Amino acid sequence: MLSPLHTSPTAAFPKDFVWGVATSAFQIEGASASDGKGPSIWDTFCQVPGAIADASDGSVACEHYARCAEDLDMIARLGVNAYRFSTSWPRVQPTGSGAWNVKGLDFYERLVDGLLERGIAPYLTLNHWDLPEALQAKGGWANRDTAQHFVDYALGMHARLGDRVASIATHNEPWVMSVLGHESGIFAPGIKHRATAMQVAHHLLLSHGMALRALREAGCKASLGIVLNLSPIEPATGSAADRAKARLEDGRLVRWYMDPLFKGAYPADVLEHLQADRPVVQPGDMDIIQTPMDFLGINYYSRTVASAGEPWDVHKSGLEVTDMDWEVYPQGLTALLLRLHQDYTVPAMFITENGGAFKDPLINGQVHDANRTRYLQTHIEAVRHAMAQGVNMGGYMVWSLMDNFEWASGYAKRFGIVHVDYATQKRTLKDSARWYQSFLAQQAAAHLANAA
Ligand code: IFM
Repeated sequence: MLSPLHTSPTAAFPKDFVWGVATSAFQIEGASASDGKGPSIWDTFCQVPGAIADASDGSVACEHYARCAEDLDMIARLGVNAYRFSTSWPRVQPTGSGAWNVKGLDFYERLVDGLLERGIAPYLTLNHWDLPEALQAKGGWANRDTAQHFVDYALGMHARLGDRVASIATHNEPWVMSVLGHESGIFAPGIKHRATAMQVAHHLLLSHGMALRALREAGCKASLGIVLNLSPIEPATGSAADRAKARLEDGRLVRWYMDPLFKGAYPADVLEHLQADRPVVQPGDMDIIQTPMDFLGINYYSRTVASAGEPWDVHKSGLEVTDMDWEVYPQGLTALLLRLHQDYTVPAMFITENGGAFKDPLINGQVHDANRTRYLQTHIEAVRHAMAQGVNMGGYMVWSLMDNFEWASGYAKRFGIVHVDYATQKRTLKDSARWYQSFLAQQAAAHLANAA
């Protein structure tokens, strides 16, 4: 069944609303040691026995590095007006400082120019987790010097691409790099030390503010911001213990990033909870972190349910659950957006990632992924509900353009609206891609009708 959004011109989003698909370098490019690219922490982490569920790595991935032009044609066929991608720092600057790799820079220049030739706005993310291994050897994001190296990298990318990209996001999901990378250690670089994780979070935020200032000083015209993974945190029950747990998790996931970015301070309750694991903050850091942004990117997948006792069992919630064991919870997106709008003075917000992994086999050249289509429809509807209540939304991007390397889950989890046959690298549009295509065509037609 088609949603009302799909059919009614009056339900059209604003004409300048940005519609896109998103990917990241390590997850799709492959060519992990080609044309002068240096190793990243994810190349190293993939070699750790047991780190990746299917023992795979990013060396081939979707071969996007070699197939860029055909992938750009595919993106254009979807009818999106934006493509969110990341540049691989070790591809353009193999050791994270010093010499640049011209072949890497040329690749991203072809990508950006190819998008513009096809009428698609490039949305660049500078750091989607693939830190150069050479910088990790010096402490990685736990070392304050990495912030300055990141600024140099940002300026280098700006010098080459800054006049043509619509938007630059500094970091993708600092919580993931901090907590999954340095506290639970299930992501690269695989460190398990909470104090290090909190120092990493601080340096990521600091480097974000430093890069914004440097880019603006360099005359950057692109819209500048950061991408956070945020969820509403709900207590499993009304008990005081569950509510306290939910408040703390909200502090660590949402307020630890939103408060310094928009209020200039870390949340007091989380600082108190961290005790000796608090990060070292130097005078002036918080001012740098709250440098005004042009946009805030939000990656939304599900809610989090906090329990002081047994962990929340998603399979007992009665909600549909994706192949990641994440509840399908579109109402949480509306609630999250309204909360951010009410609690903070935010610039335009973009959903920079939203989508679902589902088991969706390719049968006779087709993928009937009705669950993913429903996921996208209901979440787009959730964005519209928030806009109707006054939230300033600039755009929405599907995660992901195509199936790809899902980090510690390897290639088993498929988020793409395009199916990738990893043996042949053949791309096949799933039903969800065809739905998105026709939804976007309907949006364009509605604007034409309204203009007539
Ligand atoms: O694949 C990831 C992406 O790299 C960052 N956000 C969440 C996605 C799904 O897990």
